[in-house]
Amino acid sequence: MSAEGMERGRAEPAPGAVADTEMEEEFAALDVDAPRVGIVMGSKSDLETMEKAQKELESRNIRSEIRVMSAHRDPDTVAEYAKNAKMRGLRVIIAGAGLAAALPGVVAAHTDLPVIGVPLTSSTSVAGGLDALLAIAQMPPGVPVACVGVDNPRNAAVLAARILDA
Ligand code: RP5
Repeated sequence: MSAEGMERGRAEPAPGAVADTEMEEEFAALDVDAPRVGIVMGSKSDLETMEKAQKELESRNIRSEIRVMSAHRDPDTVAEYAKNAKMRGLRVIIAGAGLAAALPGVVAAHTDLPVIGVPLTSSTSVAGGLDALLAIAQMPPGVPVACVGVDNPRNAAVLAARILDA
């Protein structure tokens, strides 16, 4: 492994093998309409709020997709989505959840794409969404999740746009 390869902590591809990044670029180029931002949420009950993120992205001509998947109820679906996200051309993931809001952190555990968490209130929230806010913000070192304000998916979309533009 070269010094550069070691610095990145990754093994270089074997001679003749196609590097991950090349595959990802080719995959993204195949579908020019591929979404760049994935918007996921823990429940259908989050949809009305989280659609505001998609609206903000649409106003900026940024393609996105919306999926409902719970870190607790559908753990395998979440893991699969996060693991395949980069290969499918996604560049940022926005994840909204309420209560014990594990979804953003679990997504971040399965991808190195930037993940923006949106703490949400629900009918049984504690302290106006403080439960979800802490669950999303208090990630362990090495597995970061950006965290916007409670019920503020629009800020997540603005941040995603800035990441895409950086
Ligand atoms: C969380 O629990 C969801 O993100 C939602 O905010 C909250 C309540 O979910 P439902 O009981 O309405 O499905 O996982």
